[in-house]
Amino acid sequence: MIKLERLSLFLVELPLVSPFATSFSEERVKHALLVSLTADGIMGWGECVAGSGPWFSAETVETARYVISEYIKPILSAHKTFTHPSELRRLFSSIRGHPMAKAAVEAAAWDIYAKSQKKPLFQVLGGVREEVPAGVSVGIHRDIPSLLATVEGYLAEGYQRIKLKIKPGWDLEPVRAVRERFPDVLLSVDANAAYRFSDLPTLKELDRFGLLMVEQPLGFDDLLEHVRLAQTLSTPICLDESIDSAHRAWEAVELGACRIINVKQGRVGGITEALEIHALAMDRKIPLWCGGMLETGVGRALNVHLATLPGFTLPHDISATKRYFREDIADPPFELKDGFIPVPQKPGLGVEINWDRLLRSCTWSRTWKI
Ligand code: NPG
Repeated sequence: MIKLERLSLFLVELPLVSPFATSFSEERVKHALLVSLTADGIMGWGECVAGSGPWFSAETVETARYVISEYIKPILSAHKTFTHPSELRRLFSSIRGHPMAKAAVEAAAWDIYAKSQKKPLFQVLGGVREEVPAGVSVGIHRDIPSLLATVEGYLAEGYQRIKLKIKPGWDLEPVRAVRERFPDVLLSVDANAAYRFSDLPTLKELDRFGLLMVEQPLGFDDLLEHVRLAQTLSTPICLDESIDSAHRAWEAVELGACRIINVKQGRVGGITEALEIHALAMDRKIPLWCGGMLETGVGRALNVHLATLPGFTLPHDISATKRYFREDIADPPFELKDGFIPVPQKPGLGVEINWDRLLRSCTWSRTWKI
């Protein structure tokens, strides 16, 4: 039995090395909410993947701070102990929604649990890889030459897959230009829900570029139009925003709304829920890959461990630390080795918080006794 002692929250702001533009926003600074739990003298860490505003998801760092402080912390105080981190999902189920807030706390419990077992997290999760294939997500650029230069740079670094962010007005032209210049590269596109079904003529054109997938073309909460689109497109559809739980993943697979799933443990409410999606995907032979939310080293480490599971078969949005930050709040930085990110081998997440940098980038923090 693991006995919880303390909960701490830290709001941090870390400048990104370059602005990251999607169909919904442009980020220059990463806002993150970090969670630490202390139990039996062990400190575990989690990172809430919600952004600074309600664009990718309804949740934000502020709503997560509120929900953890006002609702999750009292649940932890009432229970005080756990034997396995998967118990927390049920404990938090009285709170409707707020998957990213719940996931961040659950992640800290997984870190503690793996540390208490003196094992790296991937071993506790049933991971089977010591390195994971790295892809890179390329934001919307101001023009095609600068996009080509960025892609060329990432390919030279060894990334195994390029994902281009698209939106109406920035789609066929950039995709065509990248495909012509790099005919053999593993290429995908991500629309972040920017299209409507009436954009079918444009979406259909994407079939000409030999894409690995088109990610979340239609509404964030839609499945049925994705089914219709999937029947028309030959490029596989991958869902991200639409899959907010294991149940939704099952519905999407049953309906034929997607052939691939992007797993973000935060979006679905935690590692336990993500493991359920993994079981479904193995059963139904749906390829998975791990998405990214520009995480700091804490969230990135969790993604790397999750991506070692056998059903995660496609390159991930897990890139080297230097693609995001000059200085991260966790050490050591993640580096690319021949197109792969090595999995940390130390107990738990296997990264160390750099307290100096954490406190320097921290704009608010609070600690409670459980
Ligand atoms: O490498 O972490 C990364 C970024 C991958 O493109 C990426 N993330 O829609 O998946 C997404 C997008 C994103 C970034 C979403 C930031 C929300 C916030």
